[in-house]
Amino acid sequence: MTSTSNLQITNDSKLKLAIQKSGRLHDDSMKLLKECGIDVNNNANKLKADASNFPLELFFLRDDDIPQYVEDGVADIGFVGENVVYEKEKELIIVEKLGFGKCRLSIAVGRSEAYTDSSFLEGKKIATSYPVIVQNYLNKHAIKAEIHEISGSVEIAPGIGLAHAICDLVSSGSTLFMNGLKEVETILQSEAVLVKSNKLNQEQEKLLNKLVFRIQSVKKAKNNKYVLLNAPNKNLEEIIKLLPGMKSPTVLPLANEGWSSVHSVINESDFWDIIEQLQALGAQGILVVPIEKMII
Ligand code: PRT
Ligand code: ZN
Repeated sequence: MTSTSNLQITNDSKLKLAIQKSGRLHDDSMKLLKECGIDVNNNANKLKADASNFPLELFFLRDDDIPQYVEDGVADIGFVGENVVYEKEKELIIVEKLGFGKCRLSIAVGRSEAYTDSSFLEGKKIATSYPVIVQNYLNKHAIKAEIHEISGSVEIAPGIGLAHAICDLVSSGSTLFMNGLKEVETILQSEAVLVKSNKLNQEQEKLLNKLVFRIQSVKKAKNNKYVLLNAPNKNLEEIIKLLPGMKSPTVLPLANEGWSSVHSVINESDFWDIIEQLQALGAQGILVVPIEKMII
């Protein structure tokens, strides 16, 4: 029996987490666990692994199989793409977006096609590995089209005369471009999510809350930066207004008279905008430091 700070672990008070065995989500899934302070001895050839300092057991599976395993309760929770969750239509609950594996599921047609709107698809053949999501999209838009399900290399279907359009995952767009296709509709924005089964016991729900709390702290830290700068006292008030921080910024006098040191936290998305305004107000020696964890 292992023990963590305040938990006695039995089989029922352990969480079984399914992650992708290999592929685009594997490394980011393992990295996230590490950032959450969870140590796993990962041997890529194994089906299972235990965390040494958290009551967590890992299952390494194909991404497409994760929803089924979680619905069946073989795994209690999983890290998987939203695209797979919506395609499989299993009984799962999405608990938290994980901030990696970002992509979109899009419809694409030949570059020379005169596409104006989704009515183009009426009576056409669409090749995809996502027949459920595509059918739902067609139903929503009252379009009748034939779905041709294929499991890989969807992008070559129009070129070989198998379909008029495709629906596939896109991230940079270079696969579509290289195959003479253009993206015309985005059906779904997707990223990796944490899913849970609806059969967790109370102990497991508690553990899941602990894990989610850690994930949220890691995500917040990634979206924020710690800023230190020297501010001329004459503009201090305006500089402080730009840097609300978590409560309010820390302001310390500098040995150099007329100047203060200001420490605060700013959001990644406002970053450049704020830095430019700070410079305009005479801020100097601006240091920007990544934050490892952020607990508010
Ligand atoms: O073996 P297993 O079944 O587990 O893996 P897999 O081969 O089915 O999946 P994998 O590893 O390719 O992808 C796992 C998950 O990563 C997907 O379910 C998505 O949630 C996510 N993801 C993010 C992507 C992409 N980005 C992506 N670009 N999955 C696939 N692609 C492919 C896409 O299908 C197309 O072939 O990349 C190509 C397009 O990329 P761009 O950059 O050229 O646009
Ligand atoms: Zn797969």
